[in-house]
Amino acid sequence: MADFQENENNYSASNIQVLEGLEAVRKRPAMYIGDISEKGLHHLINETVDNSIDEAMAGYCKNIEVTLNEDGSVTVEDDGRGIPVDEHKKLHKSALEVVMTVLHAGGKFDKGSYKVSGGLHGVGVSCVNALSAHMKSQVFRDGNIYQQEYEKGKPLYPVKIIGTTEKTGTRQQFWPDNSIFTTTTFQWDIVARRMRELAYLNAGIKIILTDMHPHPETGKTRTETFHAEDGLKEFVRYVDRHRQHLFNDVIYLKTEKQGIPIEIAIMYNTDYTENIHSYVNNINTIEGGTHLTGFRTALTRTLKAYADGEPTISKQIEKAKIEIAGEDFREGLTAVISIKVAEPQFEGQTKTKLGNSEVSGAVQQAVGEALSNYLEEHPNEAKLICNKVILAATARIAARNARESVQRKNVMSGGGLPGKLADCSKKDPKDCEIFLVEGDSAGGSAKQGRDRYTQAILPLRGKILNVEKVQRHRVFEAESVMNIIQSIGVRFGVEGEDDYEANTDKLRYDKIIIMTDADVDGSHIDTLIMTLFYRFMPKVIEEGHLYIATPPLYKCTYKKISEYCYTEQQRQMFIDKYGDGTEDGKNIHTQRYKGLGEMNPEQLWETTMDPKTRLLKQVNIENAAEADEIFSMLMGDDVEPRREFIEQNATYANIDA
Ligand code: 0RA
Repeated sequence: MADFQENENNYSASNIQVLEGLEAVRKRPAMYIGDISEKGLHHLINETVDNSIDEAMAGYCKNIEVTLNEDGSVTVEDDGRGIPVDEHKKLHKSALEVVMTVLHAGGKFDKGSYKVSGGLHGVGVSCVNALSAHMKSQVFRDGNIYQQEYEKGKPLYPVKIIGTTEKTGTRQQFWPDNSIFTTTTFQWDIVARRMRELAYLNAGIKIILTDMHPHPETGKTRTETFHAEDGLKEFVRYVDRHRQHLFNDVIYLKTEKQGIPIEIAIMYNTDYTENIHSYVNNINTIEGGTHLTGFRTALTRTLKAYADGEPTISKQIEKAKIEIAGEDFREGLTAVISIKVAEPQFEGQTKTKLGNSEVSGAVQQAVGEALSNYLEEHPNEAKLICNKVILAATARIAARNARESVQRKNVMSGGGLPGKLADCSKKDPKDCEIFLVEGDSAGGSAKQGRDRYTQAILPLRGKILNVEKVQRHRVFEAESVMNIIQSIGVRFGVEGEDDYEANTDKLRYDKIIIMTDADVDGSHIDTLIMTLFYRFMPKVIEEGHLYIATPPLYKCTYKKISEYCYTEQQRQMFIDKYGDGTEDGKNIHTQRYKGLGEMNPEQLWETTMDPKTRLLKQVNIENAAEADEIFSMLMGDDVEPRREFIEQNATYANIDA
């Protein structure tokens, strides 16, 4: 029987605590689920599914059904043991009610499983309940169907038996509260993406996702089953599906070291970037941490030791006169790492960096053993990897020499600011900002409209390189990239640091603002520039210097009243306020801005550049990682998924204001 660790509270006292707990969640929902936008909304599904995944990881559940119902509710049903329903002696209520109404009560049942403390996940299904206008729990256990319903987290009646059944499991249905969330519409793509990820991360589990909303044209509902018998082996193939591979094998290990379950899958491709996706307790650790450090160390050491021990390869390295660095071993590497940690410590800006120091050694040991075995047993593949590493090192060293000569020339020509930069006159970086502006014509307006004292303008022209598809050093050969680097004052190859990690000590501006058209192309350019910073200058993002400007979509005018509208919603609000009641407010004049170039300098200042009135979106590591992932997904040889994506994501839905 479940052991409730309650203190001596009597029933009524504990009930008051419950209500206070629910009230706290409803008062400050963002503290529990991140935010109250689309992202927070989808968190309700993740939180509910996580409980079923826990039951599956404990070995008691195989199937999870997630249904987006036509009435806007979501149902999550599993075939586990069912949440216990027996009555707690002191609280005089069912265990189910405790799980559903007491904050963090869920975790008390199953000690020893891999739960996540703090951070975004692991707040418990009681939070979902608190943030739902209505919720219905059903438990299939001991031949009975137990049920309880709630409103805004408060039980409507004690747990009751409503029928009999042969099956076991738990069924949760919730109707998100529209007085809490800015939207209560679930998106197939967002849900599917997480369900796919969970299926890959937990081999053998079947997750069936259904959207009951009929398709507007075909009238059909949609179902997809996510299921990977081979877990991460299949995940890494999926992630890398658009790339060409050095060889077809997945290098794979699944083991346990020092009590830490570790699963890793690796592929080598012919591209030039490193793509490592790491997870702790099913959470994507985008900021990395000790597990990633352990992985990288083992990779470098093992491959180095192998190369040193192979006469043909070590001779090749000697002849090329190169020194191989860690990053050379990771060029064209795609890996997925998933580990489980009993008491994870999450750190960093977005609480997705693993801090547990004991993990690094465990992962290092596991990867070292598995990889050296693989290399010994697969001499042909080992040779292909080594050749790729030698090429990477050669290119990197050639690039460093070229870069150093450019830097020397810059210093000799005094400062080396690009000719295209219109700098600001103030020198103290903390008060200065730079706009990276798409196109020369918008650049011209920006130069005229700006505050010359504190705002610098750098017009960008020409193609911005896709970081994925070119050797790393080629990125530095692109004029637009060099202009950005020289203008903002980041330095590469600073003594003792990675060749490709920017040093921000001499940054010349506090804010670096990307300013592009509010259309598909503009959004594509934002993504490219974000990716460039993410890959080569992550410190700029981590230190909070990177922003995206938001130009308005419309200027709406009624008689002498004019307003800039940055969203469709704002335009609708203007029409509602001043319109004469005709369909689209015929008495209102709407000017649509297609590009920055259509605004004169004063308008550009007023709408997009004036610090007093503009709307800036700060880029954080999470947004940037998303942009990067979009890119590695998009830039395969398939053109179609890419176009489709760009069309669907013409707005910056994922960037917080
Ligand atoms: C703890 C103990 C037991 C079941 C669960 C948790 C459980 C929780 C959830 C949440 C969603 N689905 C779930 N399935 C199971 C059962 C303990 C026992 O039967 O002895």
